[in-house]
This record gives sequence, C-alpha cells and structure tokens, in this order.
Amino acid sequence: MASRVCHPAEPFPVNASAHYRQLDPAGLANQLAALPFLRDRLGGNPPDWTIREVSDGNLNTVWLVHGPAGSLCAKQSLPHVRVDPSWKMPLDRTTFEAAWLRETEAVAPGMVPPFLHFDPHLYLLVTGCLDDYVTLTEALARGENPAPIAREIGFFIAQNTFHHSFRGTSFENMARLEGFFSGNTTLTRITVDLVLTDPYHAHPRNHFHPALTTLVERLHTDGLIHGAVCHLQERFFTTRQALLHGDLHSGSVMVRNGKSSVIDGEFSLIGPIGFDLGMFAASLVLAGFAAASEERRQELHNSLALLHDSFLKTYCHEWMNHEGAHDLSPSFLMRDKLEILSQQQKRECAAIVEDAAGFAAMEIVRRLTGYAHTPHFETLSQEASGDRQHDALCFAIDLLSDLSNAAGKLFGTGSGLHS
Ligand code: SR1
Ligand code: MG
Repeated sequence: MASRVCHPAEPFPVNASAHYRQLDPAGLANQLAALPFLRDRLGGNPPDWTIREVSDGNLNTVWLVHGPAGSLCAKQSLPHVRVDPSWKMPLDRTTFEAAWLRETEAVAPGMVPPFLHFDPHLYLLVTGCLDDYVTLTEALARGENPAPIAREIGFFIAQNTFHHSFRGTSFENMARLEGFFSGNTTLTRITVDLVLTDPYHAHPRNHFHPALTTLVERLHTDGLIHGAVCHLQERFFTTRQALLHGDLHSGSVMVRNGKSSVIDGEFSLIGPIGFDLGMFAASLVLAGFAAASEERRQELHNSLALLHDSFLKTYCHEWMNHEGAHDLSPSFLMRDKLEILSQQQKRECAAIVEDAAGFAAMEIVRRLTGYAHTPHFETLSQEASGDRQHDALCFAIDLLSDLSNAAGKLFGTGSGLHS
C-alpha cells in the first residue's frame, strides 16, 4: 500500500512541534479521514469507525481503529509521561519510533507491525493493527509456552542488530544511523537514569517490596556491585555496535499463536547488542520467578537457552553468509581464513553474551527496586510476591557480583537457573 512517508535515508524532522495538538478520538478520525490510503484501508467513513484507546505503556496515547474494511493502530506522543503528567517530556519519541520501525521492517520483515504513516507535526505514528495479539507479559501470565517466542526474539535481535552494525552494513549507513538515533537523548536519558543509575543509590523514584530492604541496602553500598555497574555503564555508552530497540521487555512484544511482533521502538539508540538481548532475557527470568509452579518456572528459565542459541546461530549465520555492502572484514580478506574467523566470532559472541547477562541483571534490579516495576508478580499474594522477588533479586545480585560467570548462570551453560 502506498505511503506518504520519508524514506529511512531521510530522517524525520525532530523539532516540528509548532502545530502539535493532543488528539482525541474525533480529532484522530479527522486526521485519518484526510489521508486517502488510510481512509481506504479502514473503509467507509469516520462514523463507521470504532476508535478504542488502549494506552498501556508509560509514555504515549495509543488507539486501535477498526472500520468496515480493515484496521490500524495510532500512537501519539504526549508532552509528558502518560502515567505521570507532572513529568514533562519533549514530543520527539514517536519520531524515533517511526524511524526505527522503517529500519527494522527492512531487515526483519513480518516481525514488526507494518509502518503506514508518520505525521512529524502531530507526532502521530500509524501502523498496522495487531488484531488478536496480546502482550507477551499477558501471554506468559496465561501460561503460554515461551519456547517459540524465545527462539523468535533471539532471531529478531540477531537480524536487527547484525544488519544495523558495521558487520552488516556500510560505514556510511552506520554514520547515518548514529547521526540520527544519537539524537534520541530524551528516552536514552530515561534508560540511563532508571536502568543504569537510580537503583544503585537512594532516589525518590525508587520503591520496592519490604522483603527486599536488606538486598536494596546492598545494592546501594556494595563495592563489587558498583564496580560491575560502572563497567556496564561504560559498555552502554562506548560500545557503538548496532542499532538497538532499547526497551525490549515483555510488554514490547505482541504475540499470537506462538508468533511475535515487536513494538515500541521509541527507545531506539546505537549501543551494545547485549543490551537488547539482556533486556529480553530479564523478562523471562522475572516471569520465571513469578511462576505459579516449579515446572512452569523451569519452562520459562529453560527458554533462556533457546533465546541465546537462536541469537548466536542467526548472528553467526548472517556473519558467514551476508553478501550486502559492509566494510568491516570484507570477504576477500577473510577468504580461506576460517580459523581466524572462528576465533573472531567466539570472542565477539562471548562479549555480547557477557554484556547481555550484566544488562539482564540491571534490568531485573530496576524492575524490582526502581521505577516502572514488572507486572509479573502482581497476581501473587503480598507474602509470596515478596519471597519470589527476593529470589529474583538474589539471582540478579549474584550475576552482578561475578560478571565473568554471569552468562553461564543466565543462559544455562553454568550452574544457575537451569535444571
Ligand atoms: C518513564 S518511562 C519508564 C519505563 O517505561 C518504558 O517502557 C521503559 O521501560 C522506561 O524505562
Ligand atoms: Mg513501551
């Protein structure tokens, strides 16, 4: 279907707020009706359309729109955090999400909702509607098998990062990506504060279950943990490895019948590949510790090995077989040097997986003791929730206390979560 949008090579303007106004359903219908390809997609006229607000994340307003012929999803930035209107915020996050979506659908087709339209003045992003999908958070709570999703997300992370890294694309393309996405400072600041900093000292945004008090004191004072945190902060800021999703938790993955679609790329940035892998791994760990039975916990924790294996298999496969333009290790230099190549792959994959384990630990710590807690424990009694969160936090602290063995404990090659 035709779309009036900029090509990914022409970044969307990021400072275009003069014409911004917050839409209500009627205002949204007017906007959609004025765009023939969206009007045709929905069919009929605005009075025939149902518009349902489904805002669920912390930041934006989201509507699902259904018409006689089809559906779509519309998302608009608010000038503040949706769940805390006193926390003011620039509007440009949907600009970065729109650009991330364009980039990602080119390398992982079918694994993100189709991009349909972006209005840079209203900060309004329109995509295909994921009818009958639910968030992975909800699917896991319902007892859905995590194995196919873990494999798919491992594949997705590998495709998306490899083809947006120096191994998978030209240095000019990487410069373009870096130039554009390094402008996403507002949401990167949220990650820097909420994930990488605040949980390691007393901060007014932090809150936690009373059962975690002693462990939180340790997070605020333990030198070994603080050393690991500083190392991971350095990895986050200085490893300009690939374009990342940046917020790949279970609420950013929609699922239906074992198939997944990744949404909410508004936190996209250039950074270490292990950040996306670790953020997603943390959701599986947290869901496992919150599980209703030992068997279910094991099923969730065993899916971490599937995530890991699928990521590495896809990443190394792309590395060996990719024929598109790239300047790092062109094939004429590596031909007949399989041993060197294999050593390079081992080193790089080990570093990615080690980063992932560290970032997973930091994400677990944040979701339990900082701001924007995980919903996975919400169905448990207060006492059971405290016990399980305590176990999960002990696990994360153990990872942070010994980063060199953390990947084995997380992904199942060392004694840790796995039976
Ligand atoms: C104020 S935003 C809080 C959190 O919500 C998002 O989903 C990110 O995880 C962010 O850290
Ligand atoms: Mg989100």
